[in-house]
Amino acid sequence: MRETTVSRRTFLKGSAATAALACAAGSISLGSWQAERAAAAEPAVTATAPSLCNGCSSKCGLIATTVDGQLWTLKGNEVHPYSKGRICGRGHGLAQMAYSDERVTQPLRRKDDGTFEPIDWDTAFKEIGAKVQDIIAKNGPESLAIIQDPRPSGKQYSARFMNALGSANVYAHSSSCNLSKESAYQLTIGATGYSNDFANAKMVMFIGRSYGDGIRPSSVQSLADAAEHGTRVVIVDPRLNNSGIFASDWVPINPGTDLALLMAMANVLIEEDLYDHDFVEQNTYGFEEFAEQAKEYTPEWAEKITDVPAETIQELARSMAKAAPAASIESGWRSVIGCSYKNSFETARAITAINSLLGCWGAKGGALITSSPKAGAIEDARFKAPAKPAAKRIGDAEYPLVLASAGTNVAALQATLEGEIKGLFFYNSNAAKGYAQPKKWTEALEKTDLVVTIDVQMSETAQQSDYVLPEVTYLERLELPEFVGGKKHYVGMRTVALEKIHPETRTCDEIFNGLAEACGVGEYFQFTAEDWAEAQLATVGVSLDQMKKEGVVELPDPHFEYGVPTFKTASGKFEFKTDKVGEAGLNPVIGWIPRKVTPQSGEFAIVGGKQGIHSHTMTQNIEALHAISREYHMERLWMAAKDAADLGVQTGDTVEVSSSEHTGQVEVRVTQRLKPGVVFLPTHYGGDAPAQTRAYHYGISLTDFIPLDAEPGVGSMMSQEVAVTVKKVEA
Ligand SMILES: Nc1nc2c(c(=O)[nH]1)N[C@H]1C(S)=C(S)[C@@H](COP(=O)(O)OP(=O)(O)OC[C@H]3O[C@@H](n4cnc5c(=O)[nH]c(N)nc54)[C@H](O)[C@@H]3O)O[C@H]1N2
Ligand SMILES: Nc1nc2c(c(=O)[nH]1)N[C@H]1C(S)=C(S)[C@@H](COP(=O)(O)OP(=O)(O)OC[C@H]3O[C@@H](n4cnc5c(=O)[nH]c(N)nc54)[C@H](O)[C@@H]3O)O[C@H]1N2
Ligand code: SF4
Ligand SMILES: [Mo]
Repeated sequence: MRETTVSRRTFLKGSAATAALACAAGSISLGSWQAERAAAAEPAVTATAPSLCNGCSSKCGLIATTVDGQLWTLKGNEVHPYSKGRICGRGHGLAQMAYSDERVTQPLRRKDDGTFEPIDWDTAFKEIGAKVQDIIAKNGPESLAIIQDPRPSGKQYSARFMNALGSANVYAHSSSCNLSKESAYQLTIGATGYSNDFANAKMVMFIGRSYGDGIRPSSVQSLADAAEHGTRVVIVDPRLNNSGIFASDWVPINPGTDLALLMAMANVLIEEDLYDHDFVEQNTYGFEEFAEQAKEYTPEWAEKITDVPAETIQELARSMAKAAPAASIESGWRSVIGCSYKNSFETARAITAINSLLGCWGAKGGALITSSPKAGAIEDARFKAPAKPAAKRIGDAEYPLVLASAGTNVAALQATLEGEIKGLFFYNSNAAKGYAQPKKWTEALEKTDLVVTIDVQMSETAQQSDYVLPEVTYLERLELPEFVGGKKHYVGMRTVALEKIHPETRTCDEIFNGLAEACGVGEYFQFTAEDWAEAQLATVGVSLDQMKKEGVVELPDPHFEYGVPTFKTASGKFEFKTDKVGEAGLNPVIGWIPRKVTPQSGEFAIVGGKQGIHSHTMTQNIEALHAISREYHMERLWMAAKDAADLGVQTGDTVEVSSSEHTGQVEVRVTQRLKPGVVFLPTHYGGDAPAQTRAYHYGISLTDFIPLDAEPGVGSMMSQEVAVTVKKVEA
């Protein structure tokens, strides 16, 4: 930490800036402390320290400034490629978690009556260790699992811990995020993602993904710049989302039918001979079969399924071909292709197929596959990894197309329901509310012998655990380095920006080291996160001191160049056809698959989406962010004006929403920005954890309405495979 003293004058200036920021972004509120501090006679001590935001997977670089040890401001790190000097509103708001009155501040053990009692760490570790060893003795290590949303330290410590115990059951959040997409891209293009060269693009089509709602600061900026210099931006979405201000076209579509639109675009590109012959001949595998199959998928056929006029589909395909290779389909994240439907994996494959027909891979203005850096091998024997567990990860056999680095947590849930998994750990994960049908999670957690959750607050998952282990918040801990790829390469890191606020909370490495010791595998954990970070950084020639000062460091230039990339696929080419997909019992050639549930007359399709100031369930109880939600009634269900008129519903009225799984009541927002027949629900509400008093039962949550099922091949949760009925609740 760099320490400086500031005069009272500069301090006051800082205070005004903070107040402005707090208004703009719903930022940290430190109560009367700021006023007291400003009125104090002695000079304040300010310090800055770099960290990475914990608000979402972007993990943007930030600089935290403290005054007399209290958090004063956060600002984006200029060097970090995702923040580029800015963090988003929820990134500012999340900082309030450190000072929340509803944090977990001591290890907790659940009593028979369901309430919790505080215990000390030694007791917690000892009891958990004994139960883990008992489970291993009775059922083998393969009956243990951990589920985590990958955090810089968390992902490495979780895997090391499970592997040391002899279990391969390490799962990410991905089945409820981007699993279908990343699994699909890995097979078609040999990488889990790509970027769109907005700076040079003439035309970009978005299928669902919205930068204006599912925010990453650098993405919003690149889209704004593209719109500024005249790029045609097409939004395909049943809802006119908040990227609309940058868009030229809104194409409303029936939810879950984007695959038909894409196949019909392929049909037009091939039948009208508008595709890039050179690219297809030299760089692709399976084109003949793809083209043969695509003959059926005419724009007229697709119109019936998507409700997008055939002429619109033709125009889009022709315009994309005209703009090619400076035209591409945006790479997506969660919506549509991540985990939503029975055809999400196939829709993701189809997106890459269109980019191939346009010949835009590696082209200026097209779709770019870039490289990522990583830490090299560490010589020091202290860090030697545990042996690979004998048994394979549960779910990998049933879902053979799943991305190896993610696994499917739906399979873990299914295995727990079937009694195969006896002990479950959660790290920075609210799986029981966010990853699949919550009632099923409750049923599963009741069946296990041991559930341990490592969290900072009493989440829905924590509240159903046997033990809750309180971590310090992200601003209070140093973590392992996080590598970021792209046209340039970077490494970022969290350092200690705030001294520990609650004495009985611990860092990720302290918690896993304690657990490992108690479970008899402490030999793999004889170091701190700082030791491991230093060793990892050394492999890329960066010192810990430099990281502590700068937080984000640019690594040697990978010398990105435009040009057709190497496709690291089974055939070494772009794959219109993947044999492994055929072996999994699906059509090896990219083609049409309908969604599983088609709403019938009197029913609505329900779609979800992010809101700019919230992250998943994590921010629902943050005081300032929650207050903004209430002020603007952000929990409301969107309904098309035509449907509202039919049901006699107006903005502010309460409706009852029902599916096969759940019934809930929520207020309505009537809008022209939605396709009739569809309702839209923001995904950050409907909290069920009583200890989160602000969020508890505010709004409703989409996961409650979804039946437990998994997408064939990959095991994603199919977060939108449901139809609902909506009726007005008479006041
Ligand atoms: N504010 C905020 N930003 C975030 C996050 C967050 O929690 N909050 N989380 C980050 C993470 S982890 C993720 S995964 C990303 C997610 O980012 P996105 O993938 O952009 O996620 P969503 O907001 O769920 O969905 C975007 C749009 O898809 C539309 N949509 C829904 N169903 C369909 C459909 O069937 N067809 C089409 N064409 N469109 C559909 C919705 O109406 C919505 O406008 O956001 C990241 N950024
Ligand atoms: N209902 C609902 N479900 C969702 C989504 C949604 O928007 N709504 N989004 C989906 C998507 S796109 C994704 S990526 C996943 C995300 O999945 P998760 O990462 O599980 O997201 P959250 O629901 O925010 O839960 C994160 C949990 O981590 C805890 N946490 C926060 N900071 C820390 C920390 O520093 N240390 C520890 N140990 N814990 C911490 C939070 O208190 C919270 O309980 O959820 C998916 N499921
Ligand atoms: S996009 Fe926002 S919430 Fe996500 S890491 Fe960046 S600043 Fe944090
Ligand atoms: Mo996500």
